[in-house]
Amino acid sequence: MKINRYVGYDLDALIEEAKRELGNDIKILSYEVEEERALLPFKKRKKYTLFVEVPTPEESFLSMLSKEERSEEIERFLSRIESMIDKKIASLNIQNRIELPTPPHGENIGLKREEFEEFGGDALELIKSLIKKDVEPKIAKLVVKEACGLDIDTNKFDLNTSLFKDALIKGISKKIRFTGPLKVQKGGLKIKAFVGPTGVGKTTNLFKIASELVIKQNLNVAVISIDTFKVGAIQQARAYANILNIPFFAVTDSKNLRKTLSNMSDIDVVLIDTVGRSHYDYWRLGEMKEILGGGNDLIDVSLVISCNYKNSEAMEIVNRYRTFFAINSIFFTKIDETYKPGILVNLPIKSDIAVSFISTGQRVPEDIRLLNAERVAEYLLGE
Ligand SMILES: Nc1nc2c(ncn2[C@@H]2O[C@H](COP(=O)(O)OP(=O)(O)OP(=O)(O)O)[C@@H](O)[C@H]2O)c(=O)[nH]1
Ligand SMILES: [Mg+2]
Repeated sequence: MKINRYVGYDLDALIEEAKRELGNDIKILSYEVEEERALLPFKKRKKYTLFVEVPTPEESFLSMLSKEERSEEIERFLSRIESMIDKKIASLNIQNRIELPTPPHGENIGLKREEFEEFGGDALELIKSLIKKDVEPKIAKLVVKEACGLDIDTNKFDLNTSLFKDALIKGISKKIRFTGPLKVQKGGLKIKAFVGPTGVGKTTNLFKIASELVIKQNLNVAVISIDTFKVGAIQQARAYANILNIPFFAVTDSKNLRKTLSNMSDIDVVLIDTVGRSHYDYWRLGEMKEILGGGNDLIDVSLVISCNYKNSEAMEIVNRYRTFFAINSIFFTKIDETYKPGILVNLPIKSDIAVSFISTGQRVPEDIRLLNAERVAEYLLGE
C-alpha cells in the first residue's frame, strides 16, 4: 500500500490538498497533531500530519492474484480494449459513410434517371463511369451511343462490344479528330506556334516536339521565341535549344518575325514559343496576334491546355483564344496531375478542334505521347 503524507497547520487545507491529488474519495489512514511552541507562550500553534492511502485498485487487485492468474487477467483486459477499439472503428466507418459528401457526378446520376432512360445494361454502366471521370453527361451519352445497338428485349441502347475499352475507342474515333504525327516534309517549311495561358507547359513541350523532330526524324528545326516579356524565358528556351544544337531566335515584333522566317531556307520546321497570356487579357492577346501576323497564315497554331483545368474554364479559354487565332489543334498537358481527365473528350467534342499530343510529366523529352482514340479511352478508364 502506498501512503501519502501531508504536513501543515490547517487540517482542512491538508484534506483539500489530498483530494486535489488523489480524488474526492480519499481514505485518511491517520493524522498526528503536534503543538509547536512559539516565542510567546500563548501563541502556541498546532501542526498536523495527515496520512492518506494512495488508491491503486488495479494494482492491489492484481497483487492478490498468482502469476498465471495475473497474466490471464491482463489478457482479458487487453482483449476487452481491443474489442472496444474495433467497435469504435466500425462506428466511425458507418458515420463516415453517412457523412461523406456525394461525389459531384457519382452514383447520384441515378437521380436524373430520365436523362439516361434510353440506355440500359453495360451502356449505362459505361456512361456512369465516364461521368465519374468528369465527362459531361451529354458528351458521355454521345460517345457511348456510337458503340450501341438497340436491345429489342428492353428497347434500350446497350453496348455492341463486350469490352468498355472497345466501346470507347469506337465512340471516340467517331466523335474526335486526331491530328496524328506531325507531318513534315524535308525541304518544305512548316511553322508551328504554341499558344495558351501562363504556365501550362508551352515551352517545355515545344522542346519535347523539337527533340522528336531533330533526334528521331533527323529534321532541321529552328525555334523562335516571342516571349521577351517574362524574366528568364529567353534563357530557358535558349538553354534547351543549345542542348539540341538548333538555331534559336528571340523576336519582339511582327516585322522581325517576318524577317527571321524569311531566312530559314535550310530549315524544315520552325517552332514558335509564345508568352503565356490570360484568356481574359484581350489587349495582350491582340498584341500577340499582331506579332504572329508576321508569319501570315502559314502558322499552324496549337493551343496548349492543362488537363487540370475545370471543364467550363477550359471551354472559356478555347472560345476566347479562338477569337484571336485560327487554332488547328489542342495540345493537352499535365495529365499526370489529374485523375478525372474528362476534359480530353469534352473539349475536342464541344470545340470541334482536333487534338494532337498529351504531356505526361515534366521530363524533357520523354514525357509526351501522341493522342489517339485508344490512349484517350485508356485515360478515361484509368488504365
Ligand atoms: N506535372 C507536369 N508538369 C508539367 C507538364 N508539362 C509542363 N510541366 C511543368 O509546368 C511548368 C511550366 O512549364 P513551362 O513550359 O515553362 O510553361 P509555359 O506555358 O511555357 O509557361 P509561361 O511561358 O510562363 O506561360 C514547368 O515546371 C514544367 O516542367 C506535365 O505534363 N506535367
Ligand atoms: Mg514559356
